[in-house]
Amino acid sequence: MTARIIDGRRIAADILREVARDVEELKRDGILPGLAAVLVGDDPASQTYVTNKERACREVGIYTEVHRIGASVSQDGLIDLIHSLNMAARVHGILVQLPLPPHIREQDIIECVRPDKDADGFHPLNIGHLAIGDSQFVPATPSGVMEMLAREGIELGGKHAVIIGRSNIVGKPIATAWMQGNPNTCPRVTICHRNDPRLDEMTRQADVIVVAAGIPGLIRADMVKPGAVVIDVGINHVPDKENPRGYRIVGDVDFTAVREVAGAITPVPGGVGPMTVAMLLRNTVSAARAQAAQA
Ligand code: NAD
Ligand code: L34
Repeated sequence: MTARIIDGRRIAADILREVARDVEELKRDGILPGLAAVLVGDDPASQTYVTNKERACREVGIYTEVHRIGASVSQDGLIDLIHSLNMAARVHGILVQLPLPPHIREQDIIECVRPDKDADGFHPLNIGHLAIGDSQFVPATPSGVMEMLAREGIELGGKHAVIIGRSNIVGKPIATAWMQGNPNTCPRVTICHRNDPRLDEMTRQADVIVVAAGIPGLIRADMVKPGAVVIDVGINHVPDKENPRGYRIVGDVDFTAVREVAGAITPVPGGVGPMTVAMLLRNTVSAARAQAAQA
């Protein structure tokens, strides 16, 4: 069997068209949705991701401002900036691109963002809402994964999803959303981490594999049940002299081999990455709508 390729770029473009319509509607009501992104330091991957977010905002008509700050900024300096964005009426969504430099306590920064402007959904209050089932902001990558499965018509009720990686931004919130969601439409969840002694045994039982480990080639063809759905969240840079950037991007899945076994698979690039951007923008619009209703 050769897997169906799930085209994240196409699905993200569909979502961005919907977001653009929502933005138009808000503008008719006199509301211009705004997103502030904070980028600390000069990590090339983070720069690319923030640029992609900025470009997408422009495409759909969301006001955007990017605060590019040197890596030597103090924790207090960064907190002051976030407080000013919390207060700014033009800003409905705030995003602090991770990772932050090692001298800054990431969790302190996340907790400074006003929960109703937390377009990333990383604030503990929003994580708590997600866990009990009344979330306003679902983190962008997890909601992107769920949205892409839904739009591909992949039913999850009665299925077994194995999630590899348990970070706060991917593995844990996907597992959380599925654990508390409607049992008729959400899968049973298993979550694996770096010291899992039988990763292959677990993945072979999966109807759906979601992998976010950051290890190229971690998922081999012999680890996948024939017909399973494979969602590759991993983004890894491997040196490549042929590529003008000096590297190319691969996921955590041995794509060429696994696509011969799986039923459906996401590519990297062009899979989950563009979905992350689209879902952030959707969260920004819902933040703007909620804040306008409060005003
Ligand atoms: P992380 O880097 O913080 O942690 C990695 C997780 O993987 C940990 O929970 C660890 O226990 C687990 N892990 C590592 N090696 C493993 C192994 N051999 N077997 C099983 N589990 C293992 O996680 P993150 O921030 O979620 O990032 C993971 C990957 O996803 C990275 O490549 C990152 O670039 C990518 N990512 C992509 C998107 C996107 O939008 N496409 C979004 C976020 C992260
Ligand atoms: N605060 N930090 C915060 N929020 C996030 O949601 C993120 N993430 C992850 C890293 N740190 C974060 C992102 O934005 C990863 N991530 C992200 C965003 C966009 C893309 C990938 C990851 C993306 O656009 N990927 C393209 C290729 C990009 C390239 O050419 O390098 C793709 O097709 O996969």
